[in-house]
Amino acid sequence: MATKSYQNLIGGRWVPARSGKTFLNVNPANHDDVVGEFALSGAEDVADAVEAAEEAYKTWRLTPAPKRAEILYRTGELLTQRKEEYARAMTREMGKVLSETRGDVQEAIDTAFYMAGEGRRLFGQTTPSELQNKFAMSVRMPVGVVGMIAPWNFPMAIPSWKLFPALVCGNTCVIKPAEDTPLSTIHLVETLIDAGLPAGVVNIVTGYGPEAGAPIVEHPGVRAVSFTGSSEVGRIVGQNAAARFKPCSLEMGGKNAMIVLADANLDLALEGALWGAFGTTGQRCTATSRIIVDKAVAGEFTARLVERAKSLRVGDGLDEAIQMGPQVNQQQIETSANYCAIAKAEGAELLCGGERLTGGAHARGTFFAPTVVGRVKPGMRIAQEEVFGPVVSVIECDGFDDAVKIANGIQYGLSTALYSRDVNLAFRAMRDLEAGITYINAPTIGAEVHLPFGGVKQTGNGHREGGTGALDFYTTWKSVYVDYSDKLQ
Ligand code: TXE
Repeated sequence: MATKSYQNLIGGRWVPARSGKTFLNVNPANHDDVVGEFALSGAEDVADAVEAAEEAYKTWRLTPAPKRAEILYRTGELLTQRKEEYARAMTREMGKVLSETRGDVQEAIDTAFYMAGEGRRLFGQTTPSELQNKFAMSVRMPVGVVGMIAPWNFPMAIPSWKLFPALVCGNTCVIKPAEDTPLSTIHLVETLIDAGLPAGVVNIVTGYGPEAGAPIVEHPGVRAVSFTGSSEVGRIVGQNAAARFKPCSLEMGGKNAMIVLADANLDLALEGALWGAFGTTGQRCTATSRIIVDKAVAGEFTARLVERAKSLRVGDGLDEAIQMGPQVNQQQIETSANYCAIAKAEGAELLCGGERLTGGAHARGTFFAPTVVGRVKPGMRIAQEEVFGPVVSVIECDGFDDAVKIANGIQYGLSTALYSRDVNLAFRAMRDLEAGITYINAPTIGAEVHLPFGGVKQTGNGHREGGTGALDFYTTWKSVYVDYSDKLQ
């Protein structure tokens, strides 16, 4: 079958990169199935995209917000019709199983409907003035052209978290999807166009980070930057944006803890641990990567976890019977293998997994065995650094206070979970765990679009996606005074 070619979207036209160069994407489950050929963009393509976005901004900012919202609403309806098609394409492009890619598309649908609602709100404030016959208010204004740089692990949900609030607020956008997953962003934006989005309001440049991502941050026409990805790249993006005084939202890694206390419902905690650690093949910023379990139940819990991890069906995510797909690429699988080696060298014990799966149906894909690491101490690198693969550490603790101390003893602060039947401890956990998200008796994963999403400490720089927090990033406040006294006061 001929390889399908996809191009950049600039000013409403699908165009090749100016260099004419392209790159190929393959299905990580087998590497024979070529997902597509994409434009390998550079700074000149970004400049074209920004120019188109600046032009479109002149009219988009004046389009009434409820009209902008109608396009989002239609996008939600169209995505609902296309959900299965896009979910299958996403499984081919990044590997996660169909039930999860359906969830990824659903997240974009939910965000479309939620942000469509904001088109009839976008509330400002009226305030009293110090003077008579003077009216004071503050209103939300769009920022202008917003640059967006996305990761591969939620290839439709994360772009929708960025695009939809930006659009309803009246901004225009230049988005660079991750090089592993450009197709899902193209599908998302195609749907916006079919729903009536005018030319140039969203522009896509595909390609690699230093060549196509960095110029977005550096371009003077880009007024704000929204980034999700690794802490390493986030630091570069954040510094480049700061050097240009640009607002920049950074959403980065996690090392998320699930605490299991002695009184927990262990069956529930076990399901939560499996789903949290191995969902999306562990490649979530909210993945459960540390299970901090009370020593009174650690033996039983760990034995059952290992048994269940060993029995997970790993394979091609397009097969409905499969529970865990491949890792997205070779680099990710090497990272998982390296961390297993580091953990062993530090004195931890690989209780199951720890290696790449290479035989039979796994021969051509980047599959890693579900891995449970035991005898982990809080200071070990395996307990401190993000793996972003199906590798979970079990750390024993001595009661609630010890568990919270261990949970907080990392540089990240994204998601946390507590399993306990003690309501007092549940409320203390909500208060004391240093994280943007705390679940009680539920795993560390599973954001809802109307709630703020983001972390503390080195997970991010304080902005939130989802909820009304997203509107704060994509608008700027303007204070407006109207003096209706018609005289000097
Ligand atoms: O992320 P990168 P990758 C973490 C996770 C994973 C690691 C690597 O730990 O192992 O990141 O994944 C673009 N200027 N997360 O390689 O490299 C890049 O093209 C501007 C956590 O995918 O950070 C892509 O579009 N942009 C995360 C985006 O940045 C640059 C989800 C992210 O790429 C750039 C994914 C540059 N100099 C990975 N270099 C989460 N928190 O969910 C790269 N990019």
